[in-house]
Amino acid sequence: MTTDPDARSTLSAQSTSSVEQATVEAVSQLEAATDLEAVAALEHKFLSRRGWFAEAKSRIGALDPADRAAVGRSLNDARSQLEAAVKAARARLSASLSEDLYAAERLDLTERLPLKVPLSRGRIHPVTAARYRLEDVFVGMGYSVEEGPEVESAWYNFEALNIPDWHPARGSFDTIFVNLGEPEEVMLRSHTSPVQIRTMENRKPPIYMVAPGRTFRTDTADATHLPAFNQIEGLAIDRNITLGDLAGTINTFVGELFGRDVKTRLRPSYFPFTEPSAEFDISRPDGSWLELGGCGMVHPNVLRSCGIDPEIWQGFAFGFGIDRLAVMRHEIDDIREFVNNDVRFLSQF
Ligand code: FA5
Repeated sequence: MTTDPDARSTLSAQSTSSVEQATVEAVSQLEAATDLEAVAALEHKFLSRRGWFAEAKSRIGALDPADRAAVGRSLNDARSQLEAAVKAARARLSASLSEDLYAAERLDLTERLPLKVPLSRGRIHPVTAARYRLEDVFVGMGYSVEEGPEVESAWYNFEALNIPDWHPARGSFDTIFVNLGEPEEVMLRSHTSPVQIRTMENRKPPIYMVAPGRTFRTDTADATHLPAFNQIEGLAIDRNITLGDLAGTINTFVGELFGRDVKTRLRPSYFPFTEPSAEFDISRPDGSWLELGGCGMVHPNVLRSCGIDPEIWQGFAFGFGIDRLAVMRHEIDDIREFVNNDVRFLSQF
């Protein structure tokens, strides 16, 4: 039995028009509800087993038989309208509840907190800057920039470069081996020369390429050595290439990097993958010479390993340390400064 005085008074009339009037009133109450709890209370009041609708229905029997059908129809109609109004009120209020929740939980990711110290801009590491500069110089000379894996097989790091497993030169590369497959078969590359092989395997001559990248050796870090350092490899394969082309190329890129006053020279040396081989040096302002890297004419065995006919094609190759080059460029005393990550040092460049 409902305790609501309005509902009782409405019900007491028990006519079609009073049902319609009460329905309009109930619907407007549902439309005015401001939260889901109020909707639940109104639903209970109008539609529960003891609510307005149930009570009105139970009284139909007391009506004049002539009015029963019409009042019954208007009650059914009222029920549909009330159910629809409850549903609509719930939908309206749950949508706004989610909106309120979203608004309350919203994070402003653009918010900037006041900083205690002023932010300073990061900058490119001097070794990376040297690498980019070298790439630009060589791209300007028509070379492509190639990459290769840092973990290599003995074939690419040694054998295809004319260094068979019995060759004493293997020892001079102070290689860091990886515990994979056969012993001494997989390693961190000890130079960038394997990228020459990978490029010659995949491309037909003429080839003009450079390959900058990280290389690894068991070297202990000191003022001129790092165990992980960067090299850049250069390779030119074409018809009628001579040692003069190699010397001219080294002269050109050193001039681009250090200025025209800096001179270069080649000194006889030995690498199994070039014949003849040389070290190349650059001049310093005090007249002394500094070694930059190794170079030479590509050994015919290396060309053959890559399926290139040495009777038709010749080439030169060179390789040098980018970290060492950056040391010279910025006149730094100790190569380890590059990996100490001291912002005071790095922010000078
Ligand atoms: C080579 O690695 C040959 N692959 C270079 C080459 C390429 C010769 C093509 C002929 C033709 P070498 O071991 O000398 O050569 O190393 C070349 C340069 O790498 C050195 O001159 C030096 O600049 C740099 N380098 C070598 N070891 C280190 C190290 N531990 N730390 C920093 N730089 C290094």
